[in-house]
Amino acid sequence: MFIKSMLINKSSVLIAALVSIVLAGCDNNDNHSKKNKEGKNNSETPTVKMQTYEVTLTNLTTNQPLSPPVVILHDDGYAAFTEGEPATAGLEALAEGGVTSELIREIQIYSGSIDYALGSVIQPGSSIRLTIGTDIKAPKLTVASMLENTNDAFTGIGAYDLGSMVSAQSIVVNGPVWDSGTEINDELASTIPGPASGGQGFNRERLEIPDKVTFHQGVLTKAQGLSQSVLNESHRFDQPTIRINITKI
Ligand SMILES: [Ca+2]
Ligand SMILES: [Ca+2]
Repeated sequence: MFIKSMLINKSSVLIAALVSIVLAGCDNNDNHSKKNKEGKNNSETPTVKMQTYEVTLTNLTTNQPLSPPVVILHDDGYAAFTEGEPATAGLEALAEGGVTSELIREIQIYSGSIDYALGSVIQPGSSIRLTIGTDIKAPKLTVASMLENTNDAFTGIGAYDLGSMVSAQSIVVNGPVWDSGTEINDELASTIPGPASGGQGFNRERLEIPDKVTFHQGVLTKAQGLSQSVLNESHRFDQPTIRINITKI
C-alpha cells in the first residue's frame, strides 16, 4: 500500500514527525532543519528564528490527495527542481511515490542556508497549516507535493521570493502541476500508487523520455480514451491544484 511503503522509506526524522502528528491529533506539524555555512546540521537544536512564516496549503482538486508536502525556505543557491531540467533523485521519489526522505536528505546535505517543514496528507478540499522559521533575511519558498492518483505529477511552487514581505502581511500564491519526467504517464493500475489503485509508487528503474521537469498536460483517464487507465473523470484536474497562503508573523 502507498502509505505503508511511505513509512518504510522514511528517514527517522520523518518517522518522528509522523509520530508527532499522531500524538498531536491535528494536521499541523513543524519540522525544522537549519544548516550553517559549514554544512553542520543543527536540526536537533531548538533555536529562535529571526523570522517566522505561517504557510497554509489547500488542495483544490476533486479527487487527488496531495502527499505529505515539503515546505522549504532557502537562499538563492538552492533549487528543488527546475523546469526543463532533469528531476533530482529526491524529487523523483516524491513525485512518483510521495516519498519525502530522499528530498529531505538532499536538503540536509545542502551547504547553504535552508530550513524545512513537513506536512501531512492533504485531502481534496482540505487545508493544513505549517509554521516555519528561518534566519534568512530574504528567503525563497519552495513547496512540493505529489498528486497521489498520478504516475509522477507534483504540485507546489519553486523558489518564490518572500524577501519583500513585511510583518503581518499575507499573500496568496497558486501552484500549478508539473510532470517530473521520471515515469511514463501510463495510468496503469500497477503504477498509480494513490487510493485510486494502490499500485507501486517510486521506481528508479522506470524512466521517461525526455527526462526533464515540464508542466503537466493532465491525466487522460478511460473517459478520454486511454482504455488501460485506472483513473476516471474524478481524477482529472485543472490548474492550479494547490493554494498557498503565506503570512509573515
Ligand atoms: Ca510523467
Ligand atoms: Ca522513475
